[in-house]
Amino acid sequence: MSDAGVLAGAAIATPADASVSGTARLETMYRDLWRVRRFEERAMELFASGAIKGTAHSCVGQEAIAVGACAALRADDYIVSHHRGHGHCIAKGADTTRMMAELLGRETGYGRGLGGSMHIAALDRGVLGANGIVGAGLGIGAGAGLSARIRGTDQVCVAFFGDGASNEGIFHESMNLAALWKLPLIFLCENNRYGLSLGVGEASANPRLSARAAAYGMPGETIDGNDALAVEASVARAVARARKGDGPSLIEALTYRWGDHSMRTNLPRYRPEEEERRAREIDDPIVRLGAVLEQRQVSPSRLDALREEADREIVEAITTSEAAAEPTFDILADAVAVAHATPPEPAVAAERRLSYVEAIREAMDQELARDSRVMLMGEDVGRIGGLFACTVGLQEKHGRDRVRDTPISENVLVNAAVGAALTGLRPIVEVQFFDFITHMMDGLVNQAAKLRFMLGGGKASIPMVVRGPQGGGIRLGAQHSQSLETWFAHVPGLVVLAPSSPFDAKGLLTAAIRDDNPVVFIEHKLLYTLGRQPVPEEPYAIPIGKAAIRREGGDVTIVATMAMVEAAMTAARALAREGIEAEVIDPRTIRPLDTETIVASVRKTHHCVVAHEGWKTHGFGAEVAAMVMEEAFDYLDAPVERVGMAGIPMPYNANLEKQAMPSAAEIVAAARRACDLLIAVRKYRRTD
Ligand SMILES: Cc1ncc(C[n+]2csc(CCOP(=O)(O)OP(=O)(O)O)c2C)c(N)n1
Ligand SMILES: [Mg+2]
Repeated sequence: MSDAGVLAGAAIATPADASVSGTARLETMYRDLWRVRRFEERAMELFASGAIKGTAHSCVGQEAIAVGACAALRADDYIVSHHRGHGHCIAKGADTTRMMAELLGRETGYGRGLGGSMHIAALDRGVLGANGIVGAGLGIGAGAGLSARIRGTDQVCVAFFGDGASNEGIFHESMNLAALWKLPLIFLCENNRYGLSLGVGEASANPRLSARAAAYGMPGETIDGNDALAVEASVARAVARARKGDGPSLIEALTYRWGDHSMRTNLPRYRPEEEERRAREIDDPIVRLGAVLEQRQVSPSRLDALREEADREIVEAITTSEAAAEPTFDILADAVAVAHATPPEPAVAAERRLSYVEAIREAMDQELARDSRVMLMGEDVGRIGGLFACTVGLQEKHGRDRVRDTPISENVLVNAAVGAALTGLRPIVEVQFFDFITHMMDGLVNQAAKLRFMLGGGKASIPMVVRGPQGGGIRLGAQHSQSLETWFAHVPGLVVLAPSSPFDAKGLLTAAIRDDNPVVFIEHKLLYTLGRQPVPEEPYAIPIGKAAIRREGGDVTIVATMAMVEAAMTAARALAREGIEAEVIDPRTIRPLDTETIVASVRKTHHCVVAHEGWKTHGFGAEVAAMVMEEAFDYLDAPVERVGMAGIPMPYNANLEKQAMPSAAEIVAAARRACDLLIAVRKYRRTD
């Protein structure tokens, strides 16, 4: 179907009887349409003058969808928006002065000038954020719906998205998840007939986007998105269904964006001029609602007054915002992460012994019991208790609502966790193998790690944990054996924990669940098979960012992580037989790294080896080596040695896998190299 045919050929649902709406209410909608339009028009002027920088996406022409949809919502309902989000925010009650201040990069803006146009959120109004990543809001919306269900409220969420977003994988994952779990979510597609320059007919095999609802067993309809009352009626029907617990709906609202894709873009023409002209002259959503009001005997002067009221508000918003201060650099650090709690280091002595797997399970069990906001979801975590048995019995004990088996949909799961965390839950997501985290990258890196910073400039918190096994040793080959901790340690906003013992696994996972930041919690498959070790029965948290000294020694510092800690201890015993006393440090937290403990040790020993299972180059060892050089160069008697995996994927063959993984022998060799001068001097003294 051609783009022009999308509107012409649409089976457009007729709105419910709009006369049920009182005239005063329609006047408010009319004024809101103008508030949105004036906001966009003024923003465009400010962009042209250079006062607004970067970019912004105008929704002029599409105002009826935002205003109509939000008219069908309660104040405590949620919306999730996208890059073209100003209208949604205004319609849901956001303050236009704080919005304008954000566009102008001011400290008084919704994101304190750290987010910009694409990241406005008004959490107190249920606006869970616009988003710069196409489609991401659908997963976040699913999480908000899930959270409402688990908290037992009848709140609903409207997720606005464009026609272009409907071809993202997360659209399908979110539709399936929401339908499967009957989430109170309304998928509201703003089909403005183009995704950037590409027409719907060129991007979608079936350009009737509402038809996709049938595939997921939910109602879907195509409506006239330029008729605010039609939008309100359609959304109201979907809301009623969602509140009753009957699940999601898909609404495809046909509309047209009058301007360019963004204020910044200056693309060659890709739309017929006649098409653009018709939208402006024949299908202006404001003119259309104005005509309804005129039919109801509302005078033209009253309509003028409503428009002028909107005008004044936006002019004042600009005047106030322009006078506001710019943010200063010192607010940035606190905006990245919430300060971690500092529980006392727990005592290790305990009679009872648990395996690493049992310790992980106990931490989740105790936190699920302690805090009703905690929930767990993942593939096979419920009925069978997880592929590695880390969640056995938790569903039976804590119920199917809070311990959920999920479809194989990593992308939506992590985004849903973000949405749930933003709306009052503390979700834990199990990733079956850490290699599959590639499907979660957007949710972790662009959403979880960024939203506190961008949405509210440090006011929001995203308390969630993504946990699962990584590493080699059980011959699962190159796509099930990687060590990927540095991917996440590289990203400000994420916490990365890597326990090496049952005691640490329980204490660090408890800390992770209680922490207000997104935590990547990495387990190691080989540690799953460790023997039982002492683990206290009562709940306890280990301070985040605090390393453990596993063995004291004065000659060489060995910094080792996860399964390499055991190898480092073996190496230390071998070195001791040669007269070299190694101090073994297990950082436990990869980010934030306890640099103090490492540096203090190196200043004492003057030699340093870093051992980790991930690839040697561009890895954790490189980071520690650089940090030691920066902080303790004058104390070093030799270059820092790195032990890590060679630059190869993990081989399947058992012997080759063993050879590929770093070993205690390699740590010994590295320590000998680091200490060669010391060894020579001692030898000399002995022979002297
Ligand atoms: C994942 C991702 N891919 C691409 C982009 C670049 N981009 C921003 S908006 C946009 C077009 C989106 O089209 P649509 O969903 O129809 O929304 P519209 O702009 O028409 O409102 C693109 C390609 C992005 N921001 N995120
Ligand atoms: Mg579009």
